[in-house]
Amino acid sequence: MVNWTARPAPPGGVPGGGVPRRHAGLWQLAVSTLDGNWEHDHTVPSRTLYPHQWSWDSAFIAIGWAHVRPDHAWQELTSLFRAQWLDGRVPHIVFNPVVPGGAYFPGPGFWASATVEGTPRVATSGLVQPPVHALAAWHAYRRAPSADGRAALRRLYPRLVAQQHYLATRRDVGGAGLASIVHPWESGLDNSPAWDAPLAAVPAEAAVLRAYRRRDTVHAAAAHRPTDLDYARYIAIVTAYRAAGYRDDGLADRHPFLVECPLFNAAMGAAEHALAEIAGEIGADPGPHRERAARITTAVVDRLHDPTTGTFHPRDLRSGRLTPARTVLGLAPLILPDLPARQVEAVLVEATSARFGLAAGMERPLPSHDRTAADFEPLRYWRGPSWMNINWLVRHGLLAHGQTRLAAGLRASMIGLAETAGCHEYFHPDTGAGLGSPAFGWTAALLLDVLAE
Ligand code: 2M8
Repeated sequence: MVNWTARPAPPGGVPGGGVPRRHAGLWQLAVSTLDGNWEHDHTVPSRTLYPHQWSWDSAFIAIGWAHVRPDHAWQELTSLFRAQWLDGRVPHIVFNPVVPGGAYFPGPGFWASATVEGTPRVATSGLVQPPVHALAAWHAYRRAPSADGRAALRRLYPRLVAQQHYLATRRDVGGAGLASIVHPWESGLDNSPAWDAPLAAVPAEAAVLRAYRRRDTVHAAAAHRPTDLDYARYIAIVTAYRAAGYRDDGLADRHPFLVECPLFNAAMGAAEHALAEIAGEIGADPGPHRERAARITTAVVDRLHDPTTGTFHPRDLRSGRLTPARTVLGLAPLILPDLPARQVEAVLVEATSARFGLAAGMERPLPSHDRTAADFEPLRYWRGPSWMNINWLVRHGLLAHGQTRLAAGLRASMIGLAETAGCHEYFHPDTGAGLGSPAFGWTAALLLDVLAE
């Protein structure tokens, strides 16, 4: 049984009883950031860079809303799952029809979801993101238990189950019980060095981009974002998937990017644990979820753990090999409460090494990539900077394995980061300077969550 902490939501944006007075300003900043990004039935990650609804952002954001406006938490998840495709996939972007098509690239016209059967009325992308939604729904509920919350869980449950079913069946390209991602965007860690090896095999030239205009570099420094060559490959991979109507049959024979990601699959396993809890709460049978969770954990260990490095690595299905980079993705399986002790130990060795610097007293949170690596880039997006959502996940993994001192160290460093730079999208891993969007949804939401504990 997972020991998630329960805490009733404090009313109307006022810090709860457990939040010390010295954090009242931070709490208000987080609430006003979320309020500023709220958009009728969802929260945009950022008004400038990401003016639509993103899948795993909404999950993290719902956890934050549960502390201050629980109805928003349920609306957030409900609006996202309203855009679920008939095959069960939850699209990684749900486009807001009132936002001009050119505000984000690639926009709704590029994805052309309306031309595909079984898609919702609203325009969406055709990719997915890490399935952290069941976990988020359960966390949100435990923080604000209510009859309305239970009714929302009841409505969400079959959709969450369908999301898992899609991933466990159509995306099990390797046939070993894990889901494959078909694009780096599906990992959520878009330009992580973890994808360098599989991406290098994707034919694309920066010239591909001439037909399009990137919008991200209008709002953020180009040196802090993926490169043009990265984008050319991102576009080439979507184009291949789109040309096949976003179908998943035959992916092994035709698709240029197929990877089993440790974070994505750990999220899929953690989702089954959360679904077991949700099932228990709404009178459904938790048994099948527990069984599936155990199978996923076994497959994550068998397929993605490298006893030589001690950490987890993505498996590239094209080459059959584990990708060599030691990124923060390798620590993510800690969120599996049934991860065997041997792997927990090995991951803790990795996390507490100079590569990531986890400690009971740590100045800055975990970086997204190995600090000692030659390709560590402290300013460039997922190639070094610290991100609140990954730190939040690892912290919960630490708690699930009884590592309370390390979890406390991580929590203090996360709060310190927000004290230094506010609710930025990501942060310089050494100085803590804010990078990317200055008013970012999941940073605000997860800040509320750690402040409330
Ligand atoms: C980033 O990804 C999008 C593409 O999905 C982008 O760069 O335009 C990532 O950080 C991703 O994890 C996140 O969900 C998204 C919105 O915050 O932005």
